[in-house]
Amino acid sequence: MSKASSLARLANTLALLPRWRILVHEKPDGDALGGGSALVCWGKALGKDVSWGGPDPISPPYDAFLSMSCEYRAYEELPKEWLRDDTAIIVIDTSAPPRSVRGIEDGVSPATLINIDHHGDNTKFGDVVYVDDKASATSEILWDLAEAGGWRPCIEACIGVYTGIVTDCGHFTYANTTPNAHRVAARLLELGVKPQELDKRINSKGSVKELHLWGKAYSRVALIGGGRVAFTWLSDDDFQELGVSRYSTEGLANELVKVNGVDVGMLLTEEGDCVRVSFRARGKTSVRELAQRLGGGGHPQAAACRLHLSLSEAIDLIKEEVERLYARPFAPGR
Ligand SMILES: [Mn+2]
Repeated sequence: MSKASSLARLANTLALLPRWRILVHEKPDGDALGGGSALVCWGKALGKDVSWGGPDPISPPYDAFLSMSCEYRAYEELPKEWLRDDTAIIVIDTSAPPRSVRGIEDGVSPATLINIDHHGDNTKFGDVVYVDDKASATSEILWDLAEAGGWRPCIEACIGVYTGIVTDCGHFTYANTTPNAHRVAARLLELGVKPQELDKRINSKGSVKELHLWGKAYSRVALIGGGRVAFTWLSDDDFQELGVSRYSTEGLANELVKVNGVDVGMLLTEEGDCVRVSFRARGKTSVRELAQRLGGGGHPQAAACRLHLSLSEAIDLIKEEVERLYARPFAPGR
C-alpha cells in the first residue's frame, strides 16, 4: 500500500474512535512531546476525548511552551479504564512497548493499539502499525497524517510539529534531514511558526550553571578507538554540586562528534545505581547495534542504553566495546 493510502486509512481509523489516549516514550524528547502536543490539539479540534502522557514527566524546556503540556501526565502503568472498544491508544515515537508505559506489552484489547514511529528498529507492535524510518521525525509523519485526514493546522499543532522535526534532525543538519522535512518546515513557516522564537525556547540554557556542567563534561572528553570515538561522563555529584537538572545535558552528546576525525560520540551520565549512555554517530557509522547489544536501541546515528553498573564499571565496559567494535589504527597527526 502506498504511503498516502496507509495514512488515509490510519486517519479514518482515528476518526472513528472517540477516545484518544496518546503515549510517548521514557525520557520524552522534542519529537515525542512536540508530536504528542500536536496530536492532542488535532484530537480536541475533532471533538475527541483526548489525554496524553508517558512513563516519565514532561521535561523542560518543552513543558514551558508546548500546547497541552499542562495536561500531560506521567503514568506508572496503563490505566484500566483505557481498555475500551471506543478507545485508540496511540503510541508515538516509541520503538518497543518496554520504552513506554508498563502494561502495553500485555495487550490493550478491546482498545485499538496504534503504533506511529520512525525508528528502524521498531518491533511493529500494535493493531495498526505505521512505521516510516525514512521520516526525519515522528512529528513529520503526524503532519502528513493530519494532511491525509484533512485536519486543520492550528498554530499550536504547527509549533509542536516544528519542534519535533528540528530537534530530531539537529536543526536540519543530521543524515535524517530529508526534502520532506524541509517541505513540511516550509509549510509550517507559512502558517506562522517563527524559527528564531522557537530556537530561543528550545536551545536556551536555563542558567550559567548549565554551561558550567557542560564545561565539566568538555574538560573530560577523551578520544578512544584510535581517535575515532570521543567520550565523556557526568556523575551524580556534578549535578548536585551545580544544582542543575538532568535535562541540562540535552544536546551535549551531539557536540562530541564535532571533533575532527571523530565519528562516534558517547556521553555517560550517572543516574543513581545505573548509568545512561547516549550514543551519537555521523557519516556512515551506526551506533544502534552497540546500543542494542547493551540493552538499548534507537536510530543508527542517535541511540541510548542504560547500564546497571557503577560509573567506573560503565566507563571500562564502554572502552572495551569501543576497542572491539570501532578501533582503527591511530593515524599520527590527526
Ligand atoms: Mn523521534
